[in-house]
Amino acid sequence: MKIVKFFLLIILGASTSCTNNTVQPEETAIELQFLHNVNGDPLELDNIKYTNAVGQTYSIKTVKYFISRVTLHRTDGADITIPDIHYVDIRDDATLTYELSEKIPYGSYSGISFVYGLVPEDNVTGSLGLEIDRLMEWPVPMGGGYHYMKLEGDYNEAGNFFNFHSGSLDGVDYAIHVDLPNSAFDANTSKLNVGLVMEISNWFKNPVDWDFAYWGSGIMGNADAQATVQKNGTDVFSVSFPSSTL
Ligand SMILES: [Cu+2]
Repeated sequence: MKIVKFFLLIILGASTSCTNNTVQPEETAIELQFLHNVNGDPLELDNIKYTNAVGQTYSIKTVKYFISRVTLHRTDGADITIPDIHYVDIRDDATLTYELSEKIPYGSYSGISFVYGLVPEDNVTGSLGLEIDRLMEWPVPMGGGYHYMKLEGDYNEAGNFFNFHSGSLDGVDYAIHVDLPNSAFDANTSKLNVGLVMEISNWFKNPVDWDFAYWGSGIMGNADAQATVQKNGTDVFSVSFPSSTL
């Protein structure tokens, strides 16, 4: 009997120490937070208070878009691409934070990149569910798939609207591959918060000063406009690392 107890103790002791020694995988969860500024200050919706590079005043009333293929670039050269597609609507708080579906290993990272919009293989009519279809579908006669973005507002006066909509037109891909400047970080905590800041005024300049009157209220069928939006969009995003939690 004593011997049995002795062995039981050993077994219990072994299993306890086993539990204590379980090494937590050294991985970091990444939570994205989506922020929207105009000229460096938080966007104030529905107010014709902003001025573009050609002197037109404008408001913003809709900001909807997709972020996909977030890629974390390791300094050792290995890239980790997360296959998620995330939909953001500035008027829906639940969409303004998003935790990537996969964690990344601890280590040193040289930067973050992502796709603004959808790459062709992700951009398939009907593939994102009925609700997203209703909100973001791109007309099949224009090539199908989804809008990358709906940015809408008025310019000069109320009711004088512009629909700054982008997407793949007639099978031509205009998704924006964004390399975030100054986005190097070390993954050494259980969670890292990453702020993605959209500077909305940058959609309307560099390299092309956007003239609402010239382009008109709708640009979806205009390949030149889609190519211009793509070019202007490369410097729209910046990153901030607000805090990380152990
Ligand atoms: Cu549209």
